[in-house]
Amino acid sequence: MTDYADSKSLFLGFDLSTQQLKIIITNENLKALDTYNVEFDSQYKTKYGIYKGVISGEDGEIVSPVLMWLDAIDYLFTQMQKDKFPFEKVVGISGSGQQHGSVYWSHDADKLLGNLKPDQSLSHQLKGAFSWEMSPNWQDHSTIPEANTFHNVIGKEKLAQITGSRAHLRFTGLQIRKFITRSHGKEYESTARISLVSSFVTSVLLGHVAELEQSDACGMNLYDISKSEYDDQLLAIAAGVSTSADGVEQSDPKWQKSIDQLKQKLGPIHPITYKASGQISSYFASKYGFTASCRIYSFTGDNLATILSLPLQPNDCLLSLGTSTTVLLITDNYQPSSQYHLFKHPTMPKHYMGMICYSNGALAREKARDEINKTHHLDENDDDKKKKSWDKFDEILEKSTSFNGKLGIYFPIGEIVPQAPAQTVRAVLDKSNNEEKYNVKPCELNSNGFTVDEDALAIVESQTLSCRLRAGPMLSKSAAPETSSTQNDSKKQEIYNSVVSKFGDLYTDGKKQTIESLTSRPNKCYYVGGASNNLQIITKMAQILGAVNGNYKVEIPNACALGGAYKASWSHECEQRGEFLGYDQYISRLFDTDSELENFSDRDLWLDYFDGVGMLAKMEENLLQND
Ligand code: XUL
Repeated sequence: MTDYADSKSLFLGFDLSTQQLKIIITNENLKALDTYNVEFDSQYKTKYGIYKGVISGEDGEIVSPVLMWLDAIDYLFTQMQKDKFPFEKVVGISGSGQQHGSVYWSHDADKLLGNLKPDQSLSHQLKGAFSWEMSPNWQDHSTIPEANTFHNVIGKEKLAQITGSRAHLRFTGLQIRKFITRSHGKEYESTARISLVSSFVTSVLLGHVAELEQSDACGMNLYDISKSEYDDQLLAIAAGVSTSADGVEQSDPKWQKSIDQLKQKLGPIHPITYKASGQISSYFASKYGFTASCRIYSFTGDNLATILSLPLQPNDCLLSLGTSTTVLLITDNYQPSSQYHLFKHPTMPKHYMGMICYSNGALAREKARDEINKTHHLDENDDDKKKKSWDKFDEILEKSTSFNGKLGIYFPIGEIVPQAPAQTVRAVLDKSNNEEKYNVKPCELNSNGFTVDEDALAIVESQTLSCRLRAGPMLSKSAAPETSSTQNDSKKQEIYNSVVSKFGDLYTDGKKQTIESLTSRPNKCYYVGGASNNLQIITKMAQILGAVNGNYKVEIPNACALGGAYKASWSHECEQRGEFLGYDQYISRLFDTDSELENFSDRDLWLDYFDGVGMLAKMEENLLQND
């Protein structure tokens, strides 16, 4: 059993995800002491009729039962109680929730939340607290008509400019429009407040409906990030009173009334703060033994909590290499695009978290690996492990020196960034033109010297160059510390001129690449997830991205929960001192990247890859699009 005797204060970090609820316990030294978790399917499959945590309906509807989440909270605290967990030592709680999901509270919610009896369960007592007992899950794709409306009325790029993202099927604003205009008009009438999953848990712990947390609120397509306020035009669409989509004129009193109503239900959103949302409700204090003074700090979205699990500084990138590839980065440069997301940073005022989500990651690489193994007859091996071995693939990567002018677009499934249907396109760079203008020549496999083996390098390079093309504009203004002579202005200009003379102007996702965006580099890069265990892959990625201050492979098994616990810990310390402490500095007390982690890439091929940057940009311009 975990020994808490040496810990003065404890912090809890929640992670309410699709398939489980997890709680991590840390102490005043940011040390993770224990975790508790409950898999929804193993406990609640029959009671709530779920599969993989959700209920799938018709037309792409995917929802989670809210009462199940309440059961899960009681369940974990009961488990902790059985283990004699010292609840009285907990001084602060925060955490994360899956992003974009919404919870619909009834007019009785606050009364019920504030009068819970410890001898009964949360789910039993809060049954009447919801106008709808379900929460749309981020995997829901039932809102295609709503996405079209948002884009038709506002425009894709403009919507991204205002809210940090184009319309996505899972985003709350679209879900709300569907709720009001198509699926649950009556329930909307009896809705007093709307929470996000993050603020839902905050509310339960507080004993009253909490405000939305500002960074997670950026995942709604309703909030104007630059102005830090709701956008009335967007609220009008969500409320079903848009002039062009719903025919309600602005002069019609219904227009303003509906906007105000929705604004009221969503509640105010305040800037990022370290200040507690309040103290734990008496239900938890009397039932489990928390002290009444235990502070509840606002919960945030799971991706936002992930960046809080590391001492990330401005311009740092975290690359999560799973089935999909997700790039998270910190910046003070608000450069939105319809191809990625920007959210407010949950603990650093004036900073943002950029998020690029690719659907083609590991699967595409594995497909290339399998083809290579087949060519070398390695697939004839009886041993499944050898069939799926990365040895040959890695050997090819290891032997590669500099950019060889062969790239590919490897999308076995439709891609999000850039938005395109499934396709495979290979190309070679033809430098033979006398005028020094390079030509990007599409080619088939086994033509122009493009062999199956070449796919190993080409796929890793192409995937990484795509990140570089898109991270560049976000990183640009907040350039990393100048440690390299190539960072000075005239050198940048020279590089830019050379790229443009070879390839012409470069556009990524419809935007022209500038000197700054093309020549910016990350400060540090952190690699996590499945493929980060393949050193050849991440070494090549690191060489291409060219982080100025190092590349690190990290393992953070409970990143979202840990980020939540660290947020509670940091907030508590800020409250004690009465001032904002730098979040990254606070976390680096525990985590000194320079001394604790090995910087795994000493070769810098960053400069070499400008031809790759130009080439991929040109290939993407000719990509089969689906709009
Ligand atoms: C992010 C998103 C998912 C969920 C997963 O936009 O939808 O990552 O947050 O829980």
